[in-house]
Amino acid sequence: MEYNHQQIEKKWQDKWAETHVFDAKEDYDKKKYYLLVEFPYPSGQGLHVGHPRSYTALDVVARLKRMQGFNVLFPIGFDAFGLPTERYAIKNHMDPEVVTKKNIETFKHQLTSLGISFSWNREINTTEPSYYKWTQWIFLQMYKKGLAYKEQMSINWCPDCKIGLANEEVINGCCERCGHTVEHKVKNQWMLAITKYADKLVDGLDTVQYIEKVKTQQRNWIGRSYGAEINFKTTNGDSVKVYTTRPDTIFGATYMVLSPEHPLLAKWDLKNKDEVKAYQEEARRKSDFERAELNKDKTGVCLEGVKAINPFTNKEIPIFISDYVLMTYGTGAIMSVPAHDTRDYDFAKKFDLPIVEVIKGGDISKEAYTDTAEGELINSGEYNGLSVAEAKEKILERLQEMGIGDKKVNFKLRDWVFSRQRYWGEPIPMVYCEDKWVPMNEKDLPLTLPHVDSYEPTDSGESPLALIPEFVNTTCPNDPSVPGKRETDTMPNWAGSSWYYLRYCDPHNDEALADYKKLKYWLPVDWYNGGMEHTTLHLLYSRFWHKFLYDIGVVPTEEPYMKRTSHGMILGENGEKMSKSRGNVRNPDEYVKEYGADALRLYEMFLGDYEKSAPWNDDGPKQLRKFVERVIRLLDVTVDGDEIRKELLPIFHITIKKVTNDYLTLKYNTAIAQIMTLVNEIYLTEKINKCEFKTLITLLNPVAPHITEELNERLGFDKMICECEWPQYDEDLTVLQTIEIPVQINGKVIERIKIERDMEEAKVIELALALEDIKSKTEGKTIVKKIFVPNKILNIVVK
Ligand code: ANZ
Repeated sequence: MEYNHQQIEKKWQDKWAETHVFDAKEDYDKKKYYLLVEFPYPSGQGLHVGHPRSYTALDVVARLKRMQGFNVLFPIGFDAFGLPTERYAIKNHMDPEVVTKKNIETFKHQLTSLGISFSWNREINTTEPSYYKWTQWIFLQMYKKGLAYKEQMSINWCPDCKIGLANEEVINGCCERCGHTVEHKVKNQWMLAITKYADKLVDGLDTVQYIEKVKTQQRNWIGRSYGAEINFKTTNGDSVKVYTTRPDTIFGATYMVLSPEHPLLAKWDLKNKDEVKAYQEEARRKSDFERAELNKDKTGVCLEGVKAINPFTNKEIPIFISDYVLMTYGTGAIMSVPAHDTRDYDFAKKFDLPIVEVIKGGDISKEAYTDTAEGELINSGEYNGLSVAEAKEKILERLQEMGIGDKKVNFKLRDWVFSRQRYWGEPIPMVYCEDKWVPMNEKDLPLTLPHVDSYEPTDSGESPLALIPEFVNTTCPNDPSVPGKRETDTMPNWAGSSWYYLRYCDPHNDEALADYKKLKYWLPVDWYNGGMEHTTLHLLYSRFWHKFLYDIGVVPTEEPYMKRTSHGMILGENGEKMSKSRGNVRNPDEYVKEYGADALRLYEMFLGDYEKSAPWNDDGPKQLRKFVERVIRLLDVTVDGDEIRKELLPIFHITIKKVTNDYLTLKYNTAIAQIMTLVNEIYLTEKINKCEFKTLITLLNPVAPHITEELNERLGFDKMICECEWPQYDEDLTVLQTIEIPVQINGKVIERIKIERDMEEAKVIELALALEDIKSKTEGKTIVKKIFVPNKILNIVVK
């Protein structure tokens, strides 16, 4: 058979589209399986070879699950709002909507050419008004429940993108998108109170099967910490509240540190006011990241004219300001225990402050002793001898009795800055009238983006929408006689993706974001694969929205996704990250054209451990095409037969078992290797019958769907493989019937013999003694002992 991959692949792609085999329907009696991949951002560059790795992997699962009888939902859509499109539109004087349409066409064409079995009947696009109507609707529900609020606050500001950023979008103090150093800017911003869901977001992680590193990253990001707030009296009659996770170390608190922004500083009459002011100025210019993470060399100023009193030692202790204490965490003030906290230790050394050890067992001459979980208290009065855990409890009790302290849970998580001063995003459906914000009426949604001539942000840092009077000027939603002004900020690019998996369940509904019964059938998503870079962004945001929607009765489950996995990145050939600037980005189209989508898919799944990063090899698709051709050549030796031949039963059943398990556990590379072994074994018999061929191509179908359908048709089968059943294996048959064991003489391996599994001792010995080498080495000698381990080894001891 001539392998014209372009023709064959097009033929099957057309057939799948015409027959709608992959369109998911609500077949309520059938068991469902919902597979999700992160929908792409339709950038101008099109797909790169990283996309097919994620998409093919879950496509393999989708195809397998369908053949196993599941009603599979495997949808796709486009997450199309956002800066890259807006920037491209500005540069090329085009309408972002037109740019988006064009890019989506390219993406669709590419995805189709890869043969991914998406349910195309459920395609969504977050920039369509019929979609973002519901994004706006969710915002309104959050507003009504007090979770969306507008606040004047200092935010992360990227001066290059002219845009506010959420904490999650600031990486090492720089803008996630352009790398520019992030500054602080005070702006009036819409915020979403994700912190109100902090507990639920942490606790929910115990109920899902995400890979462990995703759970850990989310837990760390949310940063739930159990501690206490304690009031320290000051010598000027005031008091300072500190947050500590270690009330047990209070006898070691030898000084106190306030954040330079602490509000009490303005109130107190300090002798060294000017020095304090100068330090505050200096701190203001640093980002939280510099202050918290990079802060190696400690700086600070000791306040003159006021001291704090340690409530347990009753000693007066100095109060400092230092930038390593952040105003945005806890109370913005700490009790410093230099003996047991590294930052405090460094600071105490620098300022020559007393270091008092209160937990036994360490050596504090060179560094703080922090590994104290199992320790015992010393230098702590009546608490000496208690364990850390006991002391925490006892000291907390005492603080409560004294009325100066209580338990407190803190989170690192901050509320989500939800305003962007840009054009290409969902308009926020709020109107300002008579000095207050009024939500739009739901019946008036969607609030659509108006067409504008220029998409450039304004110099004042406002959205271009602010320059359109027809958009801005409106009336109050509650009273059309009252004039109002619309919010001109738009939502961040994370908005549309925070609930898109819900829309797939019912993508054309205009009465609700999705019908409850359909949601109940499809949810939760059974398996979601996506990038690690989204763990504390999209993945966290969408869990938050979902939990909110659950609380207001819109969705039936507490969690959106049951399982979350992540693919390793595909690197350039030199092992570096693929990027435009390095010029090492590979476009899948070239390989599809030259070697075929099947060869590319096989290579993407074969190129290494799926969860690890792996370098791209330009020769790879070609090599895998050779394997495809080897399978095709089996056509030349095909004979009739409707059962697998006896001698091939074990290898077939071993392969079915391994491939089934491997496909479902991200071990695509070993599954393919096993199929290669099977093909080799078949070639050793110099022929293949139709039943064997059908089984082989069924196993290969999820990875190489086009050529296997073609072979299936050539073998004379009417039904497409994708509509057939997945082969079953018989566990007994997976055990090899013929095995090889070594035969030793006096402990030295002389020969290996093939025996039947579980062959009895006498028979094995008879066979062994008939072997030439064994015969010659035992002749004329006395056999003193025969040691036989069934199925393992035979050792003959001679003298
Ligand atoms: C005394 C102490 C003794 C502390 C000790 C630690 C170890 P997590 O776990 O992250 O919640 N802290 C509190 N507020 C802070 C702020 N605004 N800026 C910088 N540091 C702050 O950490 C809580 C601990 O971090 C608190 O417990 C406090 O130091 C410090 F052996 O208090 B600890």
